[in-house]
Amino acid sequence: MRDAPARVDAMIELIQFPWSPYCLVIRRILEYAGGAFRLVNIPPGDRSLVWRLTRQRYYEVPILREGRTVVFETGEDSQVIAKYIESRLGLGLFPREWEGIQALLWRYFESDIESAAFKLNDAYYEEFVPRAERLSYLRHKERKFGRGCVAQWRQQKEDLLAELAQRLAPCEQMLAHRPFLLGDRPVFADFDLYGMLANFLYSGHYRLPAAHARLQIWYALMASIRHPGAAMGRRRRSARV
Ligand SMILES: N[C@@H](CCC(=O)N[C@@H](CS)C(=O)NCC(=O)O)C(=O)O
Repeated sequence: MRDAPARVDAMIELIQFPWSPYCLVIRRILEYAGGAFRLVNIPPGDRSLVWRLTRQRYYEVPILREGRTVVFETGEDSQVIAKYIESRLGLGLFPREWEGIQALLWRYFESDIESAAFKLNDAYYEEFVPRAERLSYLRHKERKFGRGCVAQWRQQKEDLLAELAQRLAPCEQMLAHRPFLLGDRPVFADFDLYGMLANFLYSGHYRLPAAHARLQIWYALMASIRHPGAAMGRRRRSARV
């Protein structure tokens, strides 16, 4: 959903948590585009900025602001933010020939891949969630996934890693014939998978499965690739909490 027309000169702001898989997707797309944007990190336990900007219609992250325009998701897999960026910057993220296929892929990535990835990362939440936020972070997780869930994820680490590797096997197969999931250029599905895996790797305790050599090459490419039309040297980021 979005409000009000964009002011042409306004800088895009991404309101986020740095480790969130969905935020990592959007951040990477903005980096890929090469224009200036600003990161605004909010405390996970205080959604008041998101609530205010969306006029009490949304409390999740990410959301995007560009001038008076505020963009946020309307459903589980609406991809409103990525489509808004596409409409503004024309990055070729949603080619018509892959409509439907991409939706299947992002549903798989945001369920089967994400559910293993975030548990493995959250097992180390004390290392990346600011001290003052840890209690509310743990409480939020335990209310959503059950008491003791984070401790369980820690114990189940090896099983979760094996599950993740197995669920990534189709991606490895897709990359046998092309550099990106669907062709010679990255599309939204590539960025979406990238975000889920960047969340998995966020704590610094893991590596991508050794068995998936092509996925490792793809990931390194996805972490640094710029759109051919990206404005070189114009990219600037700043963060505030
Ligand atoms: N479908 C949404 C999901 C966003 C989402 O689940 N964000 C999480 C953070 S990773 C969140 O804010 N959850 C609500 C909460 O923690 O209260 C999207 O693609 O952006």
